Amino acid sequence: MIKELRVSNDAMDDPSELRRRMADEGYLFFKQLQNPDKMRALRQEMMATIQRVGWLIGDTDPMDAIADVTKQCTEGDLGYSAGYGEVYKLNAFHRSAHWPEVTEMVEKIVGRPIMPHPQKIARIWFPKYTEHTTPTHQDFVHFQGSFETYTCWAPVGDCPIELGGLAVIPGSHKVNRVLEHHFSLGAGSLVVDTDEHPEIDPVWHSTNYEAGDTLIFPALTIHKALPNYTEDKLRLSLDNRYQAVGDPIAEHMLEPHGPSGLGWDDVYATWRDDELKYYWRKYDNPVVARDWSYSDKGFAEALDMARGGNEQALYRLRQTIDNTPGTPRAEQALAVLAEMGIA
Ligand SMILES: O=C(O)CCC(=O)C(=O)O
Ligand SMILES: [Fe+2]
Repeated sequence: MIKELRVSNDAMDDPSELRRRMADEGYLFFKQLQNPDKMRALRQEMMATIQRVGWLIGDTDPMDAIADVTKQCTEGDLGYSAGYGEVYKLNAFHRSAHWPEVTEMVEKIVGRPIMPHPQKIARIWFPKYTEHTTPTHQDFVHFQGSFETYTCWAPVGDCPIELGGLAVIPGSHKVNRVLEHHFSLGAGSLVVDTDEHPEIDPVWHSTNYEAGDTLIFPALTIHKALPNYTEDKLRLSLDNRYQAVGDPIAEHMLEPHGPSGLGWDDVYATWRDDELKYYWRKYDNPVVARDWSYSDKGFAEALDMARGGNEQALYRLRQTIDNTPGTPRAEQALAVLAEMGIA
């Protein structure tokens, strides 16, 4: 049973009430915080690109997001990078993370000047590919740096429950620590098993999102995506992160999102305006090294689970071998497959 998110539009102009609700519930949800027409224009541009790379049926309206399900792929798959990279190069996609309706809201919540993280993320989720749905997690294991980093999740267009929007466990941030994460398929590859944490009551909240709706939550709030159960629709959404200017930021958040396979010069190659290029260099955030321990532990679990015949872990090993050949992880994955006689 999914419960409805609490709508906080009534408190939009009351920073102390916003902070109170954030401290209490670990999220804030706003109907149409972002202009729905602007969001639909962004959808047009991103979906047209997604159609051009072959992931939507050719003779359909890109706004309808009718997926070519024979092209199913996801983050970490070899076939995902090239298509995602094309979307990642769109100036309009990066610019959307700087829309004032979002940055001003985050600033009210944080109470200090904020900056959008350089690393923006678009999620492009194929239908009926539910094994790869983003698992239950806390974002800190991924972006690190500061607990006071906020994710703004917004669908690019309407996102009814069956299309697989984001869900949160209200109050779950009150665990006040980074929980043990384990290997999983899906974005981020790491999952929290709420059964291991009896203090967390796993009551999930989500909604039938409409264009412009925005969910904001800090680094420790437990969340996941719902599966995309539609017959043939692609889910498209944004994950943008924000933090106070002057707080530490982890080094990898200064880079383009990994699955794009791009460096900034590639991203910027066709941009006609320079305003957002390397914009973060004007801020003085201490940069801290990436902590690989979460990801290393997840991969070590995948190796063990694969040895035990776990299909999802085997999928991850094959994906690692295909997508990052020659890396230590690919070598470890090959060794496990060889041990099992299936290399
Ligand atoms: O949209 C998704 O599937 C995952 C979003 C998410 O958990 C995040 O980026 O923090
Ligand atoms: Fe997340």
